[in-house]
Amino acid sequence: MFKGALFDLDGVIADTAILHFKAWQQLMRTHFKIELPLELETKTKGVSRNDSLQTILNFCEIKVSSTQFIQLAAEKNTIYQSFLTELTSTNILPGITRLINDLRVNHIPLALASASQNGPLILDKLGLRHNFAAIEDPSQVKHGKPAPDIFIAAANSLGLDPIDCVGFEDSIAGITAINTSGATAIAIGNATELKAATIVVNNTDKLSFNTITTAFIE
Ligand code: B16
Ligand code: MG
Repeated sequence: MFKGALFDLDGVIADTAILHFKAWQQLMRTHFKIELPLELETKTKGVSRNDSLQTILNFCEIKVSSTQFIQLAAEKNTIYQSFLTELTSTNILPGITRLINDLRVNHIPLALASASQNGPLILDKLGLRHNFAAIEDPSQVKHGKPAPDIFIAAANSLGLDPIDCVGFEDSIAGITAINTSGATAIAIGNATELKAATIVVNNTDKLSFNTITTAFIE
């Protein structure tokens, strides 16, 4: 039986993943009159703010000064946070509240392993923060996803080895990070895209405690 549950946030707990991409689209439209294609959403999912901006600039073949880079990243966050003002518990993805309750009933501690520096703010708005025994600060880990650092740190904060944990993710970078950490990867999304996970469900509603227990044994 697994002993800890490590959660990604955007796209797993809340329907905020698309808001990140909408914020990037608005930023690039305003500054460079560029319409970002949807393929960049997959490439920036789970990836830190600065790494996402670098990916987007590389894709668009745009070079900026380091000062402008910092300004663009800050402006993206302002746009993103403006989208978060209306966030409430209604934005919790289907089945997640039930899953969290089941984990707690079974005495499985929860840790947040999100790349987002807005994680604590979002958990507060969703009314879920009290369920988490640990919330990792992504700015304090050396390497962002796809490196395993944040999942290792999250497991360790629970006093556990990642090998005894399951990790939930919706991004390719995040699944790579979980697998490298030694935890069991449970993916939510496209089965082909996320095939490196132990199991993939197409919707958070399918994340039952039994399914996760089976995945851990596999
Ligand atoms: P922020 P997750 C990630 O969150 C998002 O998937 C990714 O799109 C975003 O760039 C990253 O957080 C950083 O977010 O700008 O709020 O610090 O999926 O790891 O929960
Ligand atoms: Mg995510």
